[in-house]
Amino acid sequence: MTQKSNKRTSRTKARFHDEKHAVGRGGEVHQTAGGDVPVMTTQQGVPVSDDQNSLKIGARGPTAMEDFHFREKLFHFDHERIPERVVHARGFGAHGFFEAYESLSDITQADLFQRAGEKTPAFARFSTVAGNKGSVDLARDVRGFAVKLYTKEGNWDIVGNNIPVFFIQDAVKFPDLIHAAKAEPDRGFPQAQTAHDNFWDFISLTPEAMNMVMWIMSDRTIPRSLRFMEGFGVHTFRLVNAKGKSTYVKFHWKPKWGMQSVVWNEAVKINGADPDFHRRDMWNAIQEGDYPEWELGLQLFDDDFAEKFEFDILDATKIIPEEQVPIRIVGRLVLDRVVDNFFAETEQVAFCTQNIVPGVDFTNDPLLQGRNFSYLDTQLKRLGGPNFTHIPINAPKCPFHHFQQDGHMAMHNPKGRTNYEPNSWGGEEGGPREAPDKGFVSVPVEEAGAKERVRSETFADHYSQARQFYLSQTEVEQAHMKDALVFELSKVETPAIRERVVSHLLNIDKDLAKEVADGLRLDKMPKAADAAMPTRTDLDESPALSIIANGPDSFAGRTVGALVTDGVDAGIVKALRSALKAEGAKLKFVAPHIGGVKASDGSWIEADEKVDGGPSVLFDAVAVLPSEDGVETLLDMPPARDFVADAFAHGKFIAHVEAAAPLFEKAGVEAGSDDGFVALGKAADAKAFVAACRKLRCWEREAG
Ligand code: HDE
Repeated sequence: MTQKSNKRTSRTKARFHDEKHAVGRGGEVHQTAGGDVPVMTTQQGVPVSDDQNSLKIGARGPTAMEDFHFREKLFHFDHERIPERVVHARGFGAHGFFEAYESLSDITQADLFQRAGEKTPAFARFSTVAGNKGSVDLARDVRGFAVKLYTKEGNWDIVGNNIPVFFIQDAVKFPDLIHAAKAEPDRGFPQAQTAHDNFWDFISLTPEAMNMVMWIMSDRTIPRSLRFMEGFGVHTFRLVNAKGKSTYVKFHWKPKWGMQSVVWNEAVKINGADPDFHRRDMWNAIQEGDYPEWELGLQLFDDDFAEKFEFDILDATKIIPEEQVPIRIVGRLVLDRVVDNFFAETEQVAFCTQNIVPGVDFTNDPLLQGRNFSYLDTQLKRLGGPNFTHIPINAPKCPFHHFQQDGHMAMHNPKGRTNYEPNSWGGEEGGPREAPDKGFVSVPVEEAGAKERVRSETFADHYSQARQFYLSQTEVEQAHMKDALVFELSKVETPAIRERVVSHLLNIDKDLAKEVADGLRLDKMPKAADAAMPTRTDLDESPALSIIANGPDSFAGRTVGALVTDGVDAGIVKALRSALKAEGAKLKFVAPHIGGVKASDGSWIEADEKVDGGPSVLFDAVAVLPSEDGVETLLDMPPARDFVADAFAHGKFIAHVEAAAPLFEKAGVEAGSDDGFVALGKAADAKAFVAACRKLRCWEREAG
């Protein structure tokens, strides 16, 4: 028995003890065939001789408790997870910089805005709100848009969203909102979806949410790429100049690549085909040098404007239309570096709305005031102690000195005997001193009033801006909103909740309410919800609120998926490739086999995707380029038929060769039936196709 076991032991060792696992002392580097590799050690730096087998009493005997390497390794593994964020758990971050276009010293003393051309390091994290960490990217959801600016006078976090308004007016309602939106507590589902009873029950009892409801039912909640969405600081903040003069401000991030969203049916399919669609898109864009970029815009206004504006500037359920207060572009945010380690950076980054710098200040928006408590508090839970600013991603990049000390995982500890002030130790030994001339000073706003739990009457209009948003959309977008409402409410099992939502829609737009009621087949129209204030019908439409009406008029940053087979016309591929390159767009090949296809001139084209793994939902436009023989192969492949049928259904521009005709026919698509089709015969046609793609989608197809 003993002999047998020993044999087995030595065999196992022989298998794993190759050169790479050669034993050596900690910190040493070993020469192997594969080059220099560091010696594996425990966390204490003790060299590890065998990482394949735990220490046993006899080869088939029990494991010895004294195996400190085993225990340390398992102990560490058991504690790898930190609590995911309660909201915004699924996110993706990247590094970059903010560059100021001009000095804003007349408006703010914030250091990053003082000198034109000055670059400030930045880290941005984009997220969905409702889903858990492992949920899908294309959930219908608000996107978080959080930016940490490592300025020379401290870290400034603009923790915003891709929608400029919010569901609620007072932070005390946030836990209810999020409980209602996330999985229902008894069954633990649905995941990353608002299409369920609890969410719509809460919403239908919360009229202040109606403006936000219009926004979340719009295409804003299904962006095509994180690069193609706007960002907003949401609340009104203050900018403060060196003389102490305060100006109100709303922050806007405007995407350089223009806004774009997908359609709902496409989003559903993307989630199956590539649940990481957004993070992959951003990762690839940065790696390929197509850096995501946004311009920072400021809406600046004073007390006079605040007085005469129709709504309260402290109410986060309202926007200030760009047409009323124009946006001043003052700089740009460029993301040019992916993280080295997802956990260390994206997971551990701790945004706090309270992180502001001299030159920026808060207002009394009750949502913002509540957030200033919640974010710091949440970091304690997530990161495990008060020293989370010692983690490199959270540490300021400017010098910092204070007497805060000790606590879990303290990394920066004061030297010397002084850890308090005032102290009488002079010079360096005395430690840091406050700086009345340049330290942060709050705007000395006078506050007075009775201490009571109230909601200001100036917050009472819940429907007027919802109506304004809806009416500011194009017809296509309005149809999407109606469909989204019908979809979501059709997943609601309780008829009374569906009706209650429709009763609010009646206060927003009667036609919308009727269409949704018809879409749900309500047998009778409910009466309009009681409104604290009647809906205003005198607000001008705000054309800036539409995505489609403000398209980029460029196909840059987008991708064409070309369905190819053996014998694909090499001349057409070349023309397409160069036309797309000139536009700043990409061409990807989808083929029957991942190995690729042989083109008409004998050259080999590597495939990016096999047809089952590369459905057209992953691309912005498609080119259907089989050869006459090749199309026969595609006819028998359901994913090839879906490729064409979905591209058509989702309003995509479709370039095609004559040989593709049988595939269109089999997919039930009439090639050439609208302006979204471009036949590729000669090289110039490729340019015409790319020019057509600048509209991004052929919306006429949907309207017709
Ligand atoms: Fe948040 N929110 N939030 N939120 N929020 C969090 O903080 C909270 C709100 C936003 O990428 C949490 O670090 C309250 C509005 C983003 O790490 C938590 C209220 C806006 C992120 C929290 C709000 C946001 C968060 C969870 C009601 C847009 C992700 C983890 C007053 C302006 C940041 C964390 C990242 C995250 C609380 C409302 C944006 C629990 C109490 C409005 C982008 O502290």
